[in-house]
Amino acid sequence: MHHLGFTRTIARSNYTLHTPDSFVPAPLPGMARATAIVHAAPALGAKFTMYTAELEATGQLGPSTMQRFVYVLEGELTLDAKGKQRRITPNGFAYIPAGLPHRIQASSKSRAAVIEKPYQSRDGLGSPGLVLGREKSARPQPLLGDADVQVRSLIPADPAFDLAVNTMTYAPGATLPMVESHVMEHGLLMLDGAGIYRLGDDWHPVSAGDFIWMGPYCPQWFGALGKTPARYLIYKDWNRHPQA
Ligand code: UGY
Ligand code: MN
Repeated sequence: MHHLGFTRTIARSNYTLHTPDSFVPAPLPGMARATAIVHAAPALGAKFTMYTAELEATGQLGPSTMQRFVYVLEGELTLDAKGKQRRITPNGFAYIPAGLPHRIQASSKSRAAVIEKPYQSRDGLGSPGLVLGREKSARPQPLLGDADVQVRSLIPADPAFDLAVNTMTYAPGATLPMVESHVMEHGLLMLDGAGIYRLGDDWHPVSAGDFIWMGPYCPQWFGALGKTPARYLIYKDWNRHPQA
């Protein structure tokens, strides 16, 4: 079917919306039987890389000496690290600190959201350790007292971490309470549902499968639409001075 050149994908200087009709998978160095759809990378101005990895059974991610966060969307991954094997199933995740030797292999056909960036240490603090968890085990917190917007923090509240990764779940009709504008950038993957995202001076319809990069100070607001909750995975840089 022809789309006559139409797509919701858009790349602006301070944000991008990347929709599944324009995804182009390609292997990253060291991947085996796997490809990556790179959604955000330094080429955009982002200080991190975020991609969706698509792996065949026995497929592997390439090596990384950067810190890495992996959130399983479909299938099952096995993480080999520190002499142990751990299975990660949908909505489960792993944070792998910079420099920790590890291997990530798919037990079955799988998809995962992956975030990688160089670790920024902070004087007087040790380095973070390996973290494994499940989204549902993270306690939901109402956003600024609104029970219709629930935030789950997947990364421990420890200043040794230089990033935060949360999920946000909006009841139908719920919204961010304000248009946010902040120094932190975001990588956001829509996991469920739909809504309208204000990005800069524009409003975009978005739904599950879409990715958004928001640069520093990009005005942002979201309202959930439809009859089912909207949920997204969201990265931000965290716990570091803007001039560090
Ligand atoms: O954590 C955040 O800054 C989050 N509230 N931003 C967003 O959902 N666009
Ligand atoms: Mn924000």
